Amino acid sequence: MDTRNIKRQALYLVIGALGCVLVWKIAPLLSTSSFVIRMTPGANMTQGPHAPPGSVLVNVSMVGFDPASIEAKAGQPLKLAFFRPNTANCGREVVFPSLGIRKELPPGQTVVVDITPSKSGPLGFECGMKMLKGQLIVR
Ligand SMILES: [Cu+2]
Repeated sequence: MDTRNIKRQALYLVIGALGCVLVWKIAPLLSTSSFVIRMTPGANMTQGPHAPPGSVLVNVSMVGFDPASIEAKAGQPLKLAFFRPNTANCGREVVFPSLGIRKELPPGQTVVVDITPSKSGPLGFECGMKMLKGQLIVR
């Protein structure tokens, strides 16, 4: 990761923190004033993940891939649904080096990766910069 990326991530963190403080300060004022903003469920919120049935949802955040370790069976197709809620992490791409798979993870979108592990053993995946790591445990 280059320093420009670090700076940008720090900026997002600061903006995020300011946003939280702002909401925390303003929300009580709004609820006691004459105009009450009615929040419909899901309004003003980041789109959640859309993991298809039977897929394993993998969140991509600052902490890394969650779960970072996923059980799989050799010869059985596996659907991994990667969801990166925001850009406050370096998981712009997910890469399966041994399979030659590389997929962009646009924030707020669920990206499904289909994999059929051929043999048992660990099968690693990582972000484009090899900083975030995860693995399939293939049996
Ligand atoms: Cu990275």
